[in-house]
Order: sequence, then C-alpha cells, then structure tokens
Amino acid sequence: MDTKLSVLFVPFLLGCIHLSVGFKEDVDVPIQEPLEWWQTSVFYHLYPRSFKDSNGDGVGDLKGMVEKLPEHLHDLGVGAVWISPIFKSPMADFGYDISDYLSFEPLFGDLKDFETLKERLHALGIKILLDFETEFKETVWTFAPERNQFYFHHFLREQPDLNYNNPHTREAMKNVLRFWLDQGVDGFRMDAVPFLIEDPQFRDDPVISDPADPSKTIIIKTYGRDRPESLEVIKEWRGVMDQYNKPEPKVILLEAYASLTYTMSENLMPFNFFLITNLNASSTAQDFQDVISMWLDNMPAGKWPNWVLDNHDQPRFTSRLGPGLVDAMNSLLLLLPGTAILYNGQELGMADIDVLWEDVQDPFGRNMGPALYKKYSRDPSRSPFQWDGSVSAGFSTNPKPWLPVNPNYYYLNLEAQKKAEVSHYNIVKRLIKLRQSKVFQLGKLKLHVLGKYVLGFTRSLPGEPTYLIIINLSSFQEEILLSKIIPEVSSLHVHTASVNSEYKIGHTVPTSLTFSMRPKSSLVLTTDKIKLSLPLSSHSSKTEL
Ligand SMILES: *[C@@H]1O[C@H](CO)[C@@H](O)[C@H](O)[C@H]1NC(C)=O
Ligand SMILES: *[C@@H]1O[C@H](CO)[C@@H](O)[C@H](O)[C@H]1NC(C)=O
Ligand SMILES: [Ca+2]
Repeated sequence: MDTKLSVLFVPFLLGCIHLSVGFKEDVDVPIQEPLEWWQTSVFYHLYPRSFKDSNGDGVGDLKGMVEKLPEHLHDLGVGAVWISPIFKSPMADFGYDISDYLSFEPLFGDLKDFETLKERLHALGIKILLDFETEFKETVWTFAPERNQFYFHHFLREQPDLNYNNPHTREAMKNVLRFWLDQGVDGFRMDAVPFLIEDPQFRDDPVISDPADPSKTIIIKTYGRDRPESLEVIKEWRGVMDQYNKPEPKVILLEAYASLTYTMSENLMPFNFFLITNLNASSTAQDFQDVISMWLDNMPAGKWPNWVLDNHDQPRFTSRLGPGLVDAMNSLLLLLPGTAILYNGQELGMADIDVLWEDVQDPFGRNMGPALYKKYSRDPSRSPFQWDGSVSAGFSTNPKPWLPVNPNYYYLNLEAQKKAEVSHYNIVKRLIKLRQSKVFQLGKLKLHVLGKYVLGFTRSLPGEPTYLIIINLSSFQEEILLSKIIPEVSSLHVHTASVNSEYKIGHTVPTSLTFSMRPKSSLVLTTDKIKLSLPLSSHSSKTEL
C-alpha cells in the first residue's frame, strides 16, 4: 500500500460570480458563488460488499442498498454517495479488477437494481457516483501464452494496464463514461490516475529491499507515474462530462498517488488524504494545525478544499488516532471549510475488526503470509455495517458473512444510536445540518493551538454568529482561557458536545475564566443563542452511546 494517497477532485463549474471571501484569515481567496451541490454536500463513500446483504449469501448487494441506502442517507443529511466498484469482475481484487465496464457483477445485482437505487436516491435529492477504474489494473510484465506476448500491469497480474497511448482505448473508455452518464449517474470516482500513461521507453523502475521485511524486495514506481500526459487524458474525460452538465454539473473524484505539485496543477483539485497519512495518536495540536494548513496554503486560488478521515484502504481513524476521538474527529471533518467525505460506518464510530489468518479475504493481506498480513490486509476497515443488535448486526441473515462483524455490534449499532439522546450518529446528523449555514460554507477559518494537545478553530463571517470548535487530544493537565480567542463576548454557548463531554447542548461557558475539558472530548461553541438553555450543573444521565 502506498501511503502517499491523495485524490483529485475535478469540479465542473458553470457561470459563477466571484466573491472575495478567503478561508484563511490572512488570505483573500475568491470563492465562486453560488456554491454548487458538490461543494455543499457531504459525500458518503460506500463499500458495497459490506453495506447490506439482501439474499443471505453473506455479501452486500444492490438490492440491499435499495432497501437501506436512500432512507439512511436522507436521515443523515448526506447529499451524494459514491459506490466502490460493482462492475463485472473476476474478483481478484474485490471488484477493482474489472472485466466489463458496462454491466454489474451478478453477485451485486443487475442494471435494473441499479436503476431502482438511482431513482430512489434522486427522488430524495441524493446524487450517485460510480467508481470508474482507469486500469484493468507490482510493476511487472506477465506472459500471456494465448497471445505469445508479455503484458504490463502496475498492480495485480489480473489487472493488465490499458494502453492510453492508443486512441481506440481512449475512445472506448470515453464511451464507458457516456454509457453511465446516459444512465443518469452524477459523476465518477477514478482510481490510480498517475499510472494512466506508461513510460514510452518502458524503463525498469528501481528495486530496493523492503524495509519491513529484508527478505523481500519492492519496486519504486518511478517512470510510469505522474506523467504529464496522464493529465491530458483526464482533460479529455472532463470534456465528455461537460456535455452532460445540464441541469446540474457532474463531478469526478480522482484518486491519485501523487505529490501536491502534480495534483494541484491544471484544473484538478486533489482529494485530500493528509488527515489520514500525516496524523497519528501522538500528534500534537501544532501537528494538526500544520496538516490542515499544509492543504489550505498549497491550494491554488479559487479551488475548493475537501477532507477525508477514513476509506476502504486504510485502518479506521478510531484505530489510528484513538477510539475516544470519534466525535472530535467527525466535528473536525464536518466543520472545516470545504467538502467532507464520510466512509460508511464512520457516522457510528465503527472500529476496525481483528481478522484471523484463516479468515483473511484481502489479497494484499493474503499475499503477505501469516506473519505479515496484519500490516497489509485492508479487511479490518471493511467489516459489515452495524445496523442493529440482531444476527450479523442486521447486515445479513447469514450468521457467517464474508468478513466477521465487529463484536461490539450488540451495543454499537445504528438502531441503538438513533434511539439514544446522545450518540455519535446524532452528533454527525446535527453537524451536517449545522454545516449548511453560511458561516460554515463561506466563513473564514482560524486555527488555534490552545495547548500542546488542545486544538481550536473558529469559523466566522460578518453578520453571522461565530463558532469555536475545541478538541482535547490529550491526557495532560492544561487549562484554557477563551477570552484570548474571542474577546468580544463574555460567554459562549454549547451547540454540540461530544458523547464523552461533561458539557451538554445549551450549556454556557464563560470566556473570562479558565476551564477544562475531559480527555478526548470536543465542543462546538457559538456566540449564537441556543434555544435549549441549561445551567452547567444539570448533567443529563440519559442513555449515551
Ligand atoms: C505522528 O505524527 C507526527 C506528525 O503529526 C509526527 O511528527 C510523528 O513522528 C508521528 N509519530 C509516529 C510514531 O509516527
Ligand atoms: C484534556 O484532558 C486532560 C485529561 O483529563 C486534562 O488533564 C486536561 O486539563 C484537558 N485539557 C483541557 C484544556 O481541558
Ligand atoms: Ca448478497
């Protein structure tokens, strides 16, 4: 797995007015108004094998999505979903090895099921994006006896590279886009973009010994990546999509294993994985500030930021940063300026599972053998969605789904969290609603290092209430004084508090006195009046999940 993940985000802009509002306090970067759907929506990344199984074979499918997805996303307030590959595939890499781009893998369902899903989502105003694999995807040549020739593949041997230097290949792939656009999809997520065009000289990439296991070697992909010609191919695809821009623009989410300078070029906005790759359980408030600033400071004028904490290739943030930070990290993701992408289960605070060697499914884990699979397998973050406390967490009637359900499902599940007065789910829902307000869409961001392990950030816009988000990352004794950040008011109101916080919605916090927060807790404070007003002492003792 390459850890330098980033994704490009290619928007399709219609005529826009320029408004001089910058996200960073000190820079005036024009933002184009009115904002478009892909800027104001929360995106939901769905891993299809693990969302909902309709027929008891233990694998999620399209009928299961029809049953659960529209209602779930509507309740949560999500505006768009992108579904990891469901195309016809030999399943050497669970759908990332595609054999037919124009039909679905029967395991998942058929075009009719997709049509029903799309219609139900669109009826609720929710956009749908498909995964568009740019390669039938270890830089090596494999001999194909049927052709008496070697073929080239960057990834598994089942994923031969397409030759994008061939105009027929390029046209065929454009026709794939047209086919799905005609079916009414609202956009695509594209994979492995820096590898589109191979080195014309087919030079050998350097081989070094694997630092993790000196008995193995790894290939440093050098010549066949980040080639400028790959950007040309993407521009052609954009051209195709531009013809479908009415009534609303289509988007492409582009995943690229590439450097900032490469992905920030041209008309592309890299999809931002720094919160995944550059933070860990010992990161300080200053580290958080640096990682957030690195993105915003490198973003060219007029571009739109985006934030990702989890995906199907990485351990969940509850493992990377610590299980106590569920609400804190979701608040960060949802209240920073720009588009937020939620990975299914993140809204519940789902955690990685432990997988025994005999149960390993991910080929990248299996290929590493019993000693190393835990380091490489992507199974832990792909466990079935936890719907309720019944058999297999309500994911399947099959008691043995393709991957084990997390054993915490009996209390950590959607049904229980919907009922609880305070829960991760209800907090995400409340924050998704909050981020629809102008101050979160257009307001300035100011980051504050309030203590070594206390991070704060404000969002403000003239004429709107100011919001201050505080996250206690630590277990160190530190006290903070809010008047240093917001001197103009004597008190702030709690808009949202994390499940593990001693504060509740409506509490008032004086800014002129020092105050403290529980470890790993977070608060969304505002200068606005919160309808429900409570004295600090009346802590609710209702069920909390
Ligand atoms: C954790 O991340 C910080 C930056 O956020 C870095 O300085 C530190 O070296 C990392 N620690 C580990 C153990 O990777
Ligand atoms: C963060 O939590 C730790 C552990 O309880 C506590 O000692 C510290 O004072 C808290 N920080 C703030 C700013 O409240
Ligand atoms: Ca199924």
